[in-house]
Amino acid sequence: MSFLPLPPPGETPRRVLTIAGSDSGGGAGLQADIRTCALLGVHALCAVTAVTVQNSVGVKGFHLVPEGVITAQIEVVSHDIGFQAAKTGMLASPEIIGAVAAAWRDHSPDVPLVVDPVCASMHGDPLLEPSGLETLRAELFPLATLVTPNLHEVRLLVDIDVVDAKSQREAARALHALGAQWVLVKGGHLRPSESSTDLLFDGNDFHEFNSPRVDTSHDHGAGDTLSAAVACALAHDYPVPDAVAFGKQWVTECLRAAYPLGHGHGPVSPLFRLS
Ligand code: PXL
Repeated sequence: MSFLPLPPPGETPRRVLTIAGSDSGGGAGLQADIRTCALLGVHALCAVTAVTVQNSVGVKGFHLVPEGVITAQIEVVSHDIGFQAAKTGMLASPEIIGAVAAAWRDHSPDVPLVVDPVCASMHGDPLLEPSGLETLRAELFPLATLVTPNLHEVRLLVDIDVVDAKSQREAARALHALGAQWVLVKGGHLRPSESSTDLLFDGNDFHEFNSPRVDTSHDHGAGDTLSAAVACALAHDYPVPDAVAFGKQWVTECLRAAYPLGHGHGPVSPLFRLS
């Protein structure tokens, strides 16, 4: 695959702001975002929303960062450093989503924003209070350049069970009606299938992205890695369909390079970029 342009040493790289939760196991959340940004030559800025207590087996608990501290992180980096794209991951509560949406409207409304509507970990541990779904739909989706739900999140957000290409299109239409400019319905959990098809929709045209299914149980952080890579490509001024095509290739390579870690599920790995 081809990569994003690298900055010459000493030159300020493009910046991406990630607004997300910390994973103590280092495979998902903020840590996945920072790994992907670094290996794509992009400087990651971070607004930490929550600190999870987790390992490869599951999420044991989490502690929420006060909304004022989250808003202040967004504000100070916006005013001083600046960034060319941003993404959201774990937002945990309706109050945090509301605060992030308000900070976005106040400080960065014109910057491309990828919203990964994280609801649960791969182990099924909840990462968003159920009442946060309505705030996501009403407040954050209308600010999003792109939303990137997986099939589980689609079910929670628009109550559609994606089982085939037809229901995937129906879900894309229902999600787009919530106000994002673009919607990517990820088909990665649609089985049995030899390939994984993600469907991108802008309200008019559908774009399909196919990649071979990578058979691994080490896919912790795959969604975060995809949305971070898309944000990096947007920070390099890629049009949305090209940014999604890039992100999909990137996460496929990271899945191929995934490694075992601990006693449960290991993470997808951007470290392949170094070999
Ligand atoms: O992969 C979704 C995700 C996002 N953010 C945090 C997580 C997880 C999954 O476990 O822990 C902090």
